[in-house]
Amino acid sequence: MARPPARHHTGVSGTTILHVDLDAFFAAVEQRDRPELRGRPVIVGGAPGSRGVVSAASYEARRFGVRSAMPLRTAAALCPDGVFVPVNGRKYRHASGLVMDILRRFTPRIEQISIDEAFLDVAGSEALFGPPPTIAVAIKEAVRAEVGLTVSVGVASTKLVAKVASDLRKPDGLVVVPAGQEAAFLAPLPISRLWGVGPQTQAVLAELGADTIGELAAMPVDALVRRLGQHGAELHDRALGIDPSPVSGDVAAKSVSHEHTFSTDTTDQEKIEATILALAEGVAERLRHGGVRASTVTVKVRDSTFRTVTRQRRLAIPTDLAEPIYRTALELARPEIRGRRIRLVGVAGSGLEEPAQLALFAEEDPRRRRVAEAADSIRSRFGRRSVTRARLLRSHLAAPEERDPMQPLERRRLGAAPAGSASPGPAPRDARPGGAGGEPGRADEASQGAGMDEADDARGPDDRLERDEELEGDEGLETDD
Ligand code: DCP
Ligand code: MG
Repeated sequence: MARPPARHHTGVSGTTILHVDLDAFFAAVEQRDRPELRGRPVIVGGAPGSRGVVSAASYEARRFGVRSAMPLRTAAALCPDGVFVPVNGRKYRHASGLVMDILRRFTPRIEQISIDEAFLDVAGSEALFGPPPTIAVAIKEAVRAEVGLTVSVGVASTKLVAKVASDLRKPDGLVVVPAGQEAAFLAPLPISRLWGVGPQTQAVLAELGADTIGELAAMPVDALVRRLGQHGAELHDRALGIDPSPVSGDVAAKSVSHEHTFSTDTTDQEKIEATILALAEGVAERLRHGGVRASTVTVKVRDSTFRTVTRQRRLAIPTDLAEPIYRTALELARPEIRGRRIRLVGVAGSGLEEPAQLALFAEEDPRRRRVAEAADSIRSRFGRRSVTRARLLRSHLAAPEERDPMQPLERRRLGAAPAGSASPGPAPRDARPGGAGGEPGRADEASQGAGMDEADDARGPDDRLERDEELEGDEGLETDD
């Protein structure tokens, strides 16, 4: 599979993949919660005489040879003074959730691969949080301070190398493998450290004369393919640190949502719809920053009686642009808004996909993308309000269905205006009715309407859009009263 587009890999170092793994996870949670167990050999799994196996062993217990998956009886024989503790899954899931929430602060590009480990791609996070090793340190500190646990982190250019690196200096380790050093880093390590090398493959490789990863890398690919087929060629790549798999996965289970509570409940349809536009723009902006597109749009509408409804729809083409999100949200919200005093509206994009998965879909109009990207850069230079306000203003100039600057609908409204009259540049305003010399009466109305809600504005543009960070699935928009 191809790596994601270059914009996710613009890190100066090129080593933007982190593998984060909690140390002796279940045992560490028990030691955290029971200080008398700290420094002692803790074995999580059940009573020493019982029939089960060891789930986790503290590093103190490992000195006696105790390991995960070992029968508890064996563990008891190896470590008679061990403290045997039953498994408390609920507690570990809770701790795991807290850690994953911390990781998500640093990037939306996170792939959790088990209860205690995840890959992150922090390309694109560097402007905010610093280079990847700095992010790794920040993660370690946050997990220690907020969850009371230690993690080991590997930083590298590929998932494969990052995972090997995180394991190398456990517990509480941090290993950074600079770009270009992957093969040299792996070379002295035993072959068993590589993904996909079980005892059988290991035996075959030993027979061929390779015990270390470096020895495997030095072997002719042909010889490996003769013995192991295509798998042999893959292993040879891995031995060199080559791993094209991108960080992906549970990004699809997340959503990006914004919601807004009006300072006073309102029946003003225009104000509500303008708010939905602002929310859609916020969602689209965050999707673009995260390098993902949403395949489902959800709206939430809460009225003055706290009745809350959510409606969602799958898009024909996943998007990270405000227009399709807005149009869909509006269609979904309208029947829920009419005749009600509205307290809150929310817009979410979910079913997040990476552009790499989307190659089969037709691209949207590249002009729209340029407009959106120009808007992003203006926002980052002059603040959110500059663009949102201008667009809100325009949004009052035509009926909502006709706000799409690329739609021929506009021409129909304008009558004689030829197709070429639409401005090619990032100024969709010119393509709209009510633009230069359009409908002056409506423009007045627009400048009033653009005030949205003055009381809200007083709180500043960023307060106005209350931000939910990535929510699990669509939970964030479930009816919650
Ligand atoms: N686990 C389990 N049974 C296994 C392996 C693991 O129940 N056979 C559980 C207990 C571990 C947790 O999963 O605490 C995470 O597994 P790891 O392999 O990451 O092991 P630890 O976190 O315990 O130790 P390490 O410090 O080596 O990561
Ligand atoms: Mg672990």
